[in-house]
Amino acid sequence: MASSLKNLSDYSTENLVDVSKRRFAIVVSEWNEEVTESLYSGAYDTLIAHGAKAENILRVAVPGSFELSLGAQKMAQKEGIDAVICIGCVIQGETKHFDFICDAVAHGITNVSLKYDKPVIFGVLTPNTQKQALDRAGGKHGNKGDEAAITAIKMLSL
Ligand code: DLZ
Repeated sequence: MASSLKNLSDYSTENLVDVSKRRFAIVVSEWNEEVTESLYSGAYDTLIAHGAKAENILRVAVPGSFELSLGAQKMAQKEGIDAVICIGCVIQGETKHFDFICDAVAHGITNVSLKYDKPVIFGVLTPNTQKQALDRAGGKHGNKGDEAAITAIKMLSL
């Protein structure tokens, strides 16, 4: 799994559960769209690469990362959804709201996961700059979206 010294996409895929019949929702924030689109692609492609079916992956959009919690809740409460992946990017240099948004989404996503007893994955980048974000969205540090998808599958394997 990721650390500051490892490529974010460098992960172990041993002992993963069969996800060919599992249903996923990916909730994507529209803020910093260039970054969140790359994260989404990473997550989607990784789910497919590990056996998920395209028709079992539902994508929904929310305006910003602050709204990821409610988007995740609406997906988690659906009976057929096994896991939810939240994709967002909050860039510190661009907003005084940074701490509020990051705290809110981290707590919100945690609460949804515990309330619905389903994996709800925090695929949210919180970099200082857009370059740092792009480095982690398909750039030199890999793609955090890949890792979010693997995390979802690993949590379904528990
Ligand atoms: C308002 C805002 C700002 C300034 N910056 C970001 C950001 O960097 N990343 C992000 O995902 N969302 C941002 N937002 C929007 C908030 O998440 C939210 O959509 C609005 O405050 C409306 O609730």
